[in-house]
Amino acid sequence: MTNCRLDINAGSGGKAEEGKATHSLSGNNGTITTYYKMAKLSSILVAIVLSFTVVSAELPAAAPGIVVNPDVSSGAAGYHVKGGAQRTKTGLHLPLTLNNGKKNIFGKTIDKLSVDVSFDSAERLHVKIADTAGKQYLVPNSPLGLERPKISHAASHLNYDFHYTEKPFSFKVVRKSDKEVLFDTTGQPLVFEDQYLELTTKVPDNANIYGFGELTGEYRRNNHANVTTMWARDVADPFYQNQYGTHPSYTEIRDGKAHGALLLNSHGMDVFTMTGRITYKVIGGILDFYFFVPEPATPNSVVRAYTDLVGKPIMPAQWMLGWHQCRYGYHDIEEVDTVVEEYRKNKIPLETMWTDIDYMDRTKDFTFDPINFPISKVKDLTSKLHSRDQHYVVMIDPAISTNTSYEPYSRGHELDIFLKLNDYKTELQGQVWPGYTAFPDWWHPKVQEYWNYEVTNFMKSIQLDGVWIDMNEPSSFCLGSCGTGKRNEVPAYWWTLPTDEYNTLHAEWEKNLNALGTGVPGDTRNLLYPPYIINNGAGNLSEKTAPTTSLHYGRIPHYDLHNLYGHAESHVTNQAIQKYRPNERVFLLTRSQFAGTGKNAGHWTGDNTSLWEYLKESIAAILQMQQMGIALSGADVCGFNGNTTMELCARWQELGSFYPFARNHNSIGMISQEPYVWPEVAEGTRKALAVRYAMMPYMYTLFQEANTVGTGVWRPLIFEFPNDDTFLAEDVQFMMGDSVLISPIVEENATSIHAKFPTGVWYDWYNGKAVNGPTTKTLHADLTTIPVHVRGGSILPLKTPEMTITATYATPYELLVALDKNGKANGRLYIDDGHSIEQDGTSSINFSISHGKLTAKGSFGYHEKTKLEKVSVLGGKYRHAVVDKKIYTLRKDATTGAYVASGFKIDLNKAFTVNFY
Ligand code: MIG
Repeated sequence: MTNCRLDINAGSGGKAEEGKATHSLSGNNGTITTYYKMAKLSSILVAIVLSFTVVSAELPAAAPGIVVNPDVSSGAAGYHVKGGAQRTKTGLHLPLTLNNGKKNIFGKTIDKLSVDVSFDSAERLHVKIADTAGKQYLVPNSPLGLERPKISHAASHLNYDFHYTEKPFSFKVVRKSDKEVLFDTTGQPLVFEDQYLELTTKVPDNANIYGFGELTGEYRRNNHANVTTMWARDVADPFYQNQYGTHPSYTEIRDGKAHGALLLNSHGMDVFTMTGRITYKVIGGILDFYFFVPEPATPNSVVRAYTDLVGKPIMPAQWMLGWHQCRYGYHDIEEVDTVVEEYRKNKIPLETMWTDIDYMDRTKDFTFDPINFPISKVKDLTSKLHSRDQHYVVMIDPAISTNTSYEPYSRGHELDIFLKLNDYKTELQGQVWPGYTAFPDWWHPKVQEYWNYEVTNFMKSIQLDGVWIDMNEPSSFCLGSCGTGKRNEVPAYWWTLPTDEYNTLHAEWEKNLNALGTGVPGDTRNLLYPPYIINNGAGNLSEKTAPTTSLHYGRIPHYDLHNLYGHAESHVTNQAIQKYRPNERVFLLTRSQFAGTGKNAGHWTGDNTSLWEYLKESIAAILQMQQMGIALSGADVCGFNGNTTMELCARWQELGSFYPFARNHNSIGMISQEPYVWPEVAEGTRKALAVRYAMMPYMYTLFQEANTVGTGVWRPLIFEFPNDDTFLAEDVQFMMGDSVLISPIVEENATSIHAKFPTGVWYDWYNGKAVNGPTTKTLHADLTTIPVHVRGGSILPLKTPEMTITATYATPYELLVALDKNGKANGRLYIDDGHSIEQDGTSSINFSISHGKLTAKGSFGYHEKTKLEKVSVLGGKYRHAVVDKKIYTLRKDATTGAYVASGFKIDLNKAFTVNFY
């Protein structure tokens, strides 16, 4: 068998063109034709990912990228149950043997398989199809992969049935309550080879599939995105191509009911969401499926069930929910300081100031540029920020300069924790910002010790509040290895080279990589050019990253765990940060992610572009992360690449003010885009952030719910109203929690949005006017306004917005009671100290109102000093309130339209009642 590779130029200077590449696999594999169609503009975006130069910002065409063989492998041999099913404590064991038929389709067929079915719980089914010999790679059962729950007995009550057919082997997952077949491999090939797994499930023709990320595109899968490729990649958010993170899971909504599935596998894969089917094509590992069948079958329950398995989103400190400002290209500490002061002058809340790699001495981690960012001045800035209850975060890249005089390298080398070439001796040398670099191997038993030392000392040195980890796909500027022994040279960045020089260099890298061999000793797989070529937008799997043949601790090829690199770094870095300030909640933001990363870090969507399309798409991207258990997520506000415009930045600041993680970030060489640059943007930002900060107790409560239950801080409308088909593909309007509807303006020159309202009463946040849903309504929104509605039936805990989160939290509490048409509402408030991991006590207060009687009950473990001093009622006829036997007359607030009771100080450390009449 010959292995072929597809040379796609994307990334190599942005010279990709539309075209067709034919490549054949000879021998018994037949011929496979591979098409690729790379829109020119998308390749420009690919090229600017690493470049300093300003490239005109244009949107990539809405092309599906490269479509590699979406067909199923018809005629594949398949398997049958042989030796009989065995009952096990947790479920069922089925030994499978290969049938006669087509073999070795894209690798070596494995003859004996074991299917282990575990009835984990009423709602979770685990179907593990593995090679009986146990040679295939599994996602590690550790925090560096995914710690699996220990299941000792099958659950006694199940929401689902598992059906299987013996010959050929196939299986179905059926929901018991309505006999709906949720997953069905009947009649579809099952291929299990060392480097190729294929499995198909039938789904309805126009299935509503959400998930399979990380993907830039609409929230609901559509025909533009019929292949989702999972291979972590440093690329500037091209539509419909593989990018920084991978999440092989989805939720499907069918007739108002939801279920979900995760394929726990860290290998490269293509997932085809085609008419009537989902087909997985995976280049290694096993078929390790988890199905989520909650009852009631709501989408939010699927998210809960999924995060029960992969981990709940990290609990942020309150300050992390304030506004963040960053950019790539702040020239010196004075400029950073000026930004802080400008925010202050312009009375725009700034909670956290950031610095990108600019602070480093020749872009080496854990150093400071002695001229532009001398450590003494950086320290001065952090002390100033801290004295004003503000915070400071900087970037740390995983790649470590190999410069001979650089101590973090020597220490790592001493501990032997760097990723190796396939001789398992020579350190891999890649290239990142500081020149040639080594890559920490997060699976090495001593890497935690190494990283603890480097990270904690660094953080201590400037009293740093949080860490931002980038380039952890991992990104490297060569094709695999950059060669060896060139430790102290600082090579040019490839994109600054003339084309022919770059081509020569690339050919050299390719030669070096090939010279190392296509595999690793003791492993027969071709790791460099695997027979099945996934739709990696960068072309070769080793392009701009570590070689697939490099070796991690225990001789695990990078090929097997590439998609886990940033995920594992997030865990190790989170642990290190906890060493620095034990018991303080960790602020960590990662670019690359995998299933479960949210328990260690937040995520920003990477290098978007200052274009209206990216403003709009950021909503889908964030909704996707919420579903995947990464609650603390956001996009670069006003756009990273390209120059923003005043209008775009205004609308973006207003939407970004509601991002779970809210940060303005810009690339180097672009015009300044801090909100105070334009008066209109400043005004829009102040107005929108006033809403965010007012809602902080509500938002914080949502984060606590995310951290304990798993449900998103942002939710697609269809997740809250699964029976209303009008919302199946809605990804501009969205919900924050279950009580707030945001209807942003995401179109240029638009001053209104044709908004859809779900069933119920919806009150305009600004003037209290009610809209009765279901209906549609044109909402007018001048340049400084983002439409926000409160759902009738909810009670929101609020504060008075101030310039910092600390100041905001020092103000009294308020309740906004938005009544439904029956005069009822309820809500919740979670209180703790706002920043510690361990709490002496926490409070969870449930508010509800019915027939004018507002009650607050719950647990009161936290000693809350601020009082409840105001209750505003929307949609009620009440004019009086009785608090502690005293009568208060409600006044109508001319602006908000609410009837307001105030003048009291209600203790939030015990249950209470307020009667309205
Ligand atoms: O390729 O550190 O996504 O946020 O500003 C550039 C510089 C490397 C990519 C990150 C971006 C960051 C930039 N980094």
